Amino acid sequence: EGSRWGYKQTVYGPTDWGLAAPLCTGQFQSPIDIITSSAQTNSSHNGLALTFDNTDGAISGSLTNNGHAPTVTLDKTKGGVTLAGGPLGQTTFSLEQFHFHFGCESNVGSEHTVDGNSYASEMHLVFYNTLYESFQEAASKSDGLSVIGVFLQVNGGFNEWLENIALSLTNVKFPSGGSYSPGGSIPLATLVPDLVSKNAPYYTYKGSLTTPPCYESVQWIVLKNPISVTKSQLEIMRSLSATSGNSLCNNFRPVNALNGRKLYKWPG
Ligand code: 1SD
Ligand code: ZN
Repeated sequence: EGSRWGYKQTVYGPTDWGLAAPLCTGQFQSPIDIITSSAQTNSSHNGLALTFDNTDGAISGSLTNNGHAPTVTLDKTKGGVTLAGGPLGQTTFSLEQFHFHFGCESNVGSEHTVDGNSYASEMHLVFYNTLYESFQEAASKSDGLSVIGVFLQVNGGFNEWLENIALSLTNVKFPSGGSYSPGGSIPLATLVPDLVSKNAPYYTYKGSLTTPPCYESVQWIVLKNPISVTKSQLEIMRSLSATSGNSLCNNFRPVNALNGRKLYKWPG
């Protein structure tokens, strides 16, 4: 049954997800190992174009622990975020939520790897194509979603805005423990400066949700430049409880084969 999946090989670990969610055995799955030397350029791609309804690049939302990842779901009535450009052209996508994957130790944690190397964490900003009414409607459509992946690395300095999110997590320790609205707004553009840079380098390819139901509906955009996370911020994330009752960490799916898909980089 669909909710009984996890990251350990107990019940429905990653290699068994297909038993619960058949699409997870597909040929165009995510994450992948980004082999940088094989990334091609595509002359129709451009820099990312993100627009924030709030001029300071801030968002508001509610924080939940769904047992798989700490997630901030946007309150669009307080200002949305749209994504176009990059590999997406004129099609606009609307930010639904963002969440974090991370390791129990800092040598692993990201879902995508770069030339075989993991980062300690990976943040996913999940956008849906505004041709559809809602995220739910878009999620299974082949052109329905685009997710921006941002790597987090330890030892790059202190990110104050990540600290605000990390400290708020203590309010959602247990899955389905309700939601919590972090005080004030979250300055997303400050948290990830490359979101407002017209020149942020990225990798892009066509893939899937990295969790069941594994819909192959995602244009992945993985930023090349990591942001910083501290060890104590990661410790706070690891203090959450997973659906299994264990500590929530190592919530990353192993990489999948490209199976003939093209991986692009921008700029060339
Ligand atoms: O893992 C998330 C999952 O929790 C949910 O947020 C889903 C969207 O419904 O997206 C996947 S992911 O592919 O962005 N990792
Ligand atoms: Zn994710």
